[in-house]
Amino acid sequence: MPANLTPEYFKAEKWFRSAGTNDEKILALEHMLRVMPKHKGTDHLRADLRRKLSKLRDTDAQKGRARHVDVFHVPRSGSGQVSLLGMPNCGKSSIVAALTNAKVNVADFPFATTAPVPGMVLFEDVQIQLVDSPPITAAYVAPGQVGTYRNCDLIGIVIDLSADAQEQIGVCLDFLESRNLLITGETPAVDGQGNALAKKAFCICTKSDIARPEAFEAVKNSPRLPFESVQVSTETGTGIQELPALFFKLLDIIRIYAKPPGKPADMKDPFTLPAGSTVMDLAMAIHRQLAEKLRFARIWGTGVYDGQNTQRNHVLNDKDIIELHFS
Ligand SMILES: Nc1nc2c(ncn2[C@@H]2O[C@H](COP(=O)(O)OP(=O)(O)OP(=O)(O)O)[C@@H](O)[C@H]2O)c(=O)[nH]1
Ligand SMILES: [Mg+2]
Repeated sequence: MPANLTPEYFKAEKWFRSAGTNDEKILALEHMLRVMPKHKGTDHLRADLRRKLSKLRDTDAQKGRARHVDVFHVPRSGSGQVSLLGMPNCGKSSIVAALTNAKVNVADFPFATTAPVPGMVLFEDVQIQLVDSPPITAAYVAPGQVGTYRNCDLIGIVIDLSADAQEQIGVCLDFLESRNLLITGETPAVDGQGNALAKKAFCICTKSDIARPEAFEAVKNSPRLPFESVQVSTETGTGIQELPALFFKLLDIIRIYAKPPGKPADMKDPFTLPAGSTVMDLAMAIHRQLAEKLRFARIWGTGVYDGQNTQRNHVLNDKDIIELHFS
């Protein structure tokens, strides 16, 4: 019986073939099994993929104790992680140098950055992690580098406006699409087990000071790039100071200030939560066990009157102040 495999399956198979690490291969195989049509004609293939998957998982488990240090894994810090992606010399390190205190290598030659380097960006009272990365080309992506992007919250595609923008868009999107790393109609943000699968992306166009005047419009109108795009120059500073607010907006997070009963709110150190979070989500973020004892909350902020009593399922807004009452 013919297997009648779908284009989505072939895309997943391509992802598997280009995967450089075991973790990536496991993700790709799981995706192949998920999208494979389920009928008699695919029974053999499914069994074969399951065998491969279990072999890979076993190898991973055996390696478990003696695992090497993965330089492409950047431990998270702050309220969200934004990782930069781009071709050699496009200006990634210059952006990180302009916005953070990280010691990055800005240089007039390609492949100056060889491993990811994180720095912290302050947006008002929120710390956001910005990660500089080694470049990618059509022919070369460092094995394991995909891990940096799989682990982050938001991908900043960096395009040098003074060079061939369409080529850079092609290389970056081919890389992300071949690894199922972009949120699209086909690739949801999470897989069946709730693991993060695809990411949101946006585009930072650099070197606006030396680009042709129409270069940015051409990138914005590029049909392959349906993301928010901004243009910057680290040379003149144009657009650089607006980036932290853009990161905050695209990370889709809100700040909540906790107020102990009878005391002023701590306005210096907000909790950050995904947009759409509720009073109960905040209580869980503060203390999972204590959250079960939440009786009610009082709220100061958007769409409520000051000190209003509110329910566990009340949806919070950015900058709300919450006073939690436990039994
Ligand atoms: N004129 C101009 N030059 C820039 C700008 N941004 C970066 N450059 C220059 O471009 C060169 C490369 O910048 P980097 O920030 O090192 O580029 P990169 O993307 O990190 O390069 P790799 O690490 O090799 O991938 C350096 O000489 C920078 O000074 C800009 O906005 N305007
Ligand atoms: Mg660099």
